[in-house]
Amino acid sequence: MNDITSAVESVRCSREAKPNGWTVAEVMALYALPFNDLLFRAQQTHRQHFDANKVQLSTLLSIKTGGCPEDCGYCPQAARYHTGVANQALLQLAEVLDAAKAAKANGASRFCMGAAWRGPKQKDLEPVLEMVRAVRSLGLETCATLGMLREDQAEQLKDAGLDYYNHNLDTAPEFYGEIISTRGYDDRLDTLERVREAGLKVCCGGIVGMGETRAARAGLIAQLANLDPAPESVPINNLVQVPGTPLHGTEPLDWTEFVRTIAVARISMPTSFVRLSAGRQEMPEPVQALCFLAGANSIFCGDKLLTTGNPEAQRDRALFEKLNLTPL
Ligand code: SAM
Ligand code: DTB
Ligand code: SF4
Repeated sequence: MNDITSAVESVRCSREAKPNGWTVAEVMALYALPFNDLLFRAQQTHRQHFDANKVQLSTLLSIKTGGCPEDCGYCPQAARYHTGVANQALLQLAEVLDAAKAAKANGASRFCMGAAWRGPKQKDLEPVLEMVRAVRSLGLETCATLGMLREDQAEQLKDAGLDYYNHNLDTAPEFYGEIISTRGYDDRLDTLERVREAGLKVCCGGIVGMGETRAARAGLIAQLANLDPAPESVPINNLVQVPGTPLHGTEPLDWTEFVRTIAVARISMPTSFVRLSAGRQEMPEPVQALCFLAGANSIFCGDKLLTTGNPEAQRDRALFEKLNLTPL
């Protein structure tokens, strides 16, 4: 079986693809287009559904940092890797509110709270529900990423006013086992199903630049596009290599391949917000500009992602001015 056929098979095995859904072979065919043709097509798709000069801004806050029991090979917060990230217990409500007010003042429309958990315990969830209520009352959209959820936990978050839940598939099913062993692909799909069932909007994407093949990148995009409905928000992260994590030292992805991934996500998920996510600090401005041309219409703004750096607000403002982009 060649690479593409086996990737197609694994999409089918992992969950029944919906009829007329994207096959990995079709996504691979997009990747194989001449760069200019691919970007032109992505920009055409983009303009059918969005204002091409508007970009949605989300700000992240790590509300509970480090000491995570999981073994995600990319992650500086896994307790088992020695990355120098200091553990920090759940933040106080007032600290979260201050950060949310600052994010709003900086132009963010959505505030995303991240916790280094395998999943929340009930005693952890209650203070997070408070945070959701308080952040929402500031007039911000709310998003949380807390790991795996049980059905009742997704419902409690929905009742507290949570708008989005972020839970990434991270990569294609066939490459997943190389990166994470402490939870499976189906665990992730199950959490995503519970989030949908609870009536929350889904933020789901992945990471590229982890040493995966193009077929695995196509496999990730096909999985995301075949979620039914597709996620409202699709973060595409370029691996931030953190010393101490197993993936530190991986051959970086060529920038054209990152831009292609954005374009392919845009074409296969025409009405989703595609977020140019982690890795922007290391990305030259012309590459970011090409990502916007390829259909990215969302970013993380603010100096920090969860534990790693992100371009300063001033730098992003200057870039937006040069490209005549305005926040949504
Ligand atoms: N612990 C929760 C979980 O894993 O679901 C929520 C937080 S976790 C840090 C959220 C996402 O951040 C991961 O799924 C992964 O896609 C992304 N991420 C983590 N470390 C990263 C890195 N070094 N580079 C790029 N993305 C990363
Ligand atoms: C997502 O897809 N990327 C964000 C957010 N969802 C939670 C996280 C990026 C984390 C990058 C590494 C860090 O700062 O720790
Ligand atoms: Fe833990 Fe999430 Fe990091 Fe995995 S990505 S180690 S679950 S914080």
